[in-house]
Amino acid sequence: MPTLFPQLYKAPARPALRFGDSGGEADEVIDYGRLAGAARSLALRIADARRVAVWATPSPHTCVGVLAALLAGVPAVPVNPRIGDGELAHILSDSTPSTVLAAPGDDLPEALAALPRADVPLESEEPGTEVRHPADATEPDENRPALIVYTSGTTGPPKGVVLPRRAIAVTLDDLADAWGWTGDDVLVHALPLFHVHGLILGVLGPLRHGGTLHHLGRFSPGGVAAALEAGGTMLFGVPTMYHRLAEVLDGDGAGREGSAARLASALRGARLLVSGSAALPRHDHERIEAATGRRVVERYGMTETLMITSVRPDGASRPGTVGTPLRSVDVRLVDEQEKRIEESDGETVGEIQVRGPNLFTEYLGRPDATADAFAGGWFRTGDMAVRDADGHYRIVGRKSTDLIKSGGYKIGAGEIENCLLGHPAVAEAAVTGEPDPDLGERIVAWVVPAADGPRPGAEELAGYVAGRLAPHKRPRTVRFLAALPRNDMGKVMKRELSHG
Ligand code: MLC
Ligand code: AMP
Repeated sequence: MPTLFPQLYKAPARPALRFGDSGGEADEVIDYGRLAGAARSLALRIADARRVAVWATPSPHTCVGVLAALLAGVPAVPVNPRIGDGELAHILSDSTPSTVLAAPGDDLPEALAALPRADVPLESEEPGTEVRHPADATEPDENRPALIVYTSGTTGPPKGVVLPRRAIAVTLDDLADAWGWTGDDVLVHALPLFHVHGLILGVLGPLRHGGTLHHLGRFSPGGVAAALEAGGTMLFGVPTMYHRLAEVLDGDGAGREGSAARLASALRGARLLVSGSAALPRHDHERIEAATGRRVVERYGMTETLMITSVRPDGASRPGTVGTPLRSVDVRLVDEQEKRIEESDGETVGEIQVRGPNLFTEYLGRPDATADAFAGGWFRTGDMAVRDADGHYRIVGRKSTDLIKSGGYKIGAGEIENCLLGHPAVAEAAVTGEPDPDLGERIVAWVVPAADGPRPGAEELAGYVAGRLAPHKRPRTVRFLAALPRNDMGKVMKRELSHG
């Protein structure tokens, strides 16, 4: 397979990365020459590492660190910089990185600081030498692991999804095919850099195609407007971000985030607005289209499969669908017996299963979980969908009520329940997702307080989970009960909780 980054050495003066939401000179801009030089220097230093953890702050250092690992052929494990101690301990013992990559001066939590550290440079460490494609560089085999991305499941702690180089190349090329994504595009986003959406699509995408990433540092509608005005051609976001844009577009003039008219004009100027990681509600689609005349394009994917389907920007408007399969991906719907559903009637619901070169290779160190995830070579997504007559898929739900999508993050209910049970004032806990206009789903904790001692406060429990797992896993609502509803088998009846 050809190199993962065929454009890296071609146009050294071209901007590769821009970080910041100043809309002007305060942004940090790194051209391809500087990026390649910095990444090559770091790649040489880490060449013997077995596996590296990357402290994945929203910064150019994360991009250089991950690129260096990919150039060196060393698998990289991106780590959420807001990760709590419990989750960090799990990821480190599970993935056993030999080195941590971080920006010079970044303060690391104790468990990471205990590892050998390689500071990530933003300049070549051999200044003056021209950085060219190294003649002797051998690209690692395409099936070698490139990234290990942690993702929550229905039960237990997060699993490490091992993504080979091939899957990354295939998914990015499939998206280029579907969207006409080229090196002329300037991609704007504010996504976290430790998941597939922000890191693989949002960083490696522009770098593979030779374009520019403009990362805002943090999301704000005003920052999006300024970045698009400054030349952004594409916007990536999770539905929560588009919901917040729609709220501004619906507003009546100049708020803190700038005027609705300015945002509408900036969005109109973009070539492509793409939403993914969760369903974008029809109401938000409609508000954005009404204000800007632009349709948001939805694509559907998963950490284990990378991208599966997308709406075609040049096709008919299909809000509510996630489009048709990407060119390298086989998609099927199956019934409860895992028999293929042939109907494309927009009504017969089945599970989406996926096959193709875009798939992960395994859950790290979990052969049983890996085997369970497949049905005869087809990956079971757990997403339930229907297929329309023209082949468009519409996602209608999920197989498990124990997976919650909040703000585009996947969160396992069991993980939060186990964490809450560690709190001394909690006797029993159950976690569910409830509809939320902003987050899609909101994490709700149902708690039976311990018999002795004071009832814990909702804020305290949220902080407890945020500190051990991650802030986005904290319950947004806590409801106290005398007992959890259980069936004859002793299993908590979650549907009863949500609807009771
Ligand atoms: C609040 N905070 C706390 C806290 N309470 N921190 C610690 N303890 C507590 N008790 C802080 C947070 O740290 C943060 O600080 C602020 O409050 C708000 O945090 P949040 O809840 O995370 O922010 P929110 O506004 O809800 O974020 C919305 C969002 C975010 C959209 C920006 O959810 C987001 O970035 N989502 C993207 C998820 C994503 O990329 N998913 C892709 C997965 S890949 P501060 O400093 O910020 O104020 C995938 C595959 C595919 O799904 O198909 O793409
Ligand atoms: P993750 O495991 O975090 O990668 O999340 C993958 C899940 O996100 C999928 O299984 C879907 O449930 C959901 N998802 C991603 N994109 C979309 C979309 N466009 N519409 C609906 N759900 C989506």
